[in-house]
Amino acid sequence: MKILVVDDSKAIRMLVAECLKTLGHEVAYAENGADCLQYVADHIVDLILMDVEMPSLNGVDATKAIREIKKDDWFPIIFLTTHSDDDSFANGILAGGDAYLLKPLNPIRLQLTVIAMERIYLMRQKLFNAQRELQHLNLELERLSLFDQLTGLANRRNFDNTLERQFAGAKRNKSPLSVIICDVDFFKIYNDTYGHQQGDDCLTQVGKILAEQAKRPYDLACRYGGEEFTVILPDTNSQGASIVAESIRQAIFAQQIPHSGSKVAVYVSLSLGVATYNGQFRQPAEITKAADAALYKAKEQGRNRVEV
Ligand code: GH3
Ligand code: MG
Ligand code: MG
Ligand code: MG
Ligand code: MG
Repeated sequence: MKILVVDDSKAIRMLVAECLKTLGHEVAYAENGADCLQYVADHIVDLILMDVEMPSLNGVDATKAIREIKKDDWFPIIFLTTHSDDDSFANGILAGGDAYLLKPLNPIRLQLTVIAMERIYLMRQKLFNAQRELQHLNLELERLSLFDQLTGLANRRNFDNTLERQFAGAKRNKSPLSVIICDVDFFKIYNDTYGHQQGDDCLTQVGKILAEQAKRPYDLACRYGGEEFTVILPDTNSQGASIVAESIRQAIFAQQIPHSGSKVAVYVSLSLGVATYNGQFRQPAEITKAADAALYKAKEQGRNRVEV
């Protein structure tokens, strides 16, 4: 441990340091409470041995200040003092001290107390690390639960949550809200022709284009499932959404991803359905349903097209 020895007597500092170095600890020094606060502000400290009576700031007040400054952090502070009465003992502990040793220094007691404090400190560090790891895993879990692994786009659950939120907002603000559903044309044949791995690569590329096309920060491109994608466009009317959908269709087609089995083109293409909420629906799912009906129409009417 890095131990700070705070005492105005050089002789005591040296004596204490000797005991601590025998235990293999690293020792630093401060001559009074003010020095101690400065040191703690600038360095990492694992434990403090604190004298009580010192010029400028005394040990009890320095301890109070450290506990105040480092509210979310803790390391042991051991008092080392000539004041053997109960009141002094109480003052030390209530100021934030963890142990109270008396001068003249008893090296064995000092070493054993440091060992006991080290045990608590290490246990606390372990808990702290476990907590950090847990926080990290929770973030990862949240990412996995809201984003699609293959494309990195929002997943179905994220789509449902976001649409519900945006629907409530659109209703409140009496603003339009549009949804686009996109479906890759003849994708089963694509897989059959090029294999499932290349099928995945194709979906990844479609996802990338979609993310680029859903430009505004509050637009959301999602992988709805399989080879179907959705885009949520808040504050966007039917005409605006159709323009975005047509732009997506063209952007995908312009990639010229070969699709020899397609019956509408030699490249991978999308069919898209657009629906807009203008106050007529009671449930967010009704927008998706309407977009799905429009998509069905786009498929019926020859694919590689946008229908409203
Ligand atoms: P349509 O033009 O009518 O949409 O025809 P389609 O072949 O695209 O439609 P269908 O729903 O029959 O086939 C979708 C295919 O998408 C079937 C499935 O194997 C494939 N698919 C779904 N998810 C994935 C995936 O994650 N990776 C790959 N490679 N293929 C997928
Ligand atoms: Mg002193
Ligand atoms: Mg499909
Ligand atoms: Mg299908
Ligand atoms: Mg399809």
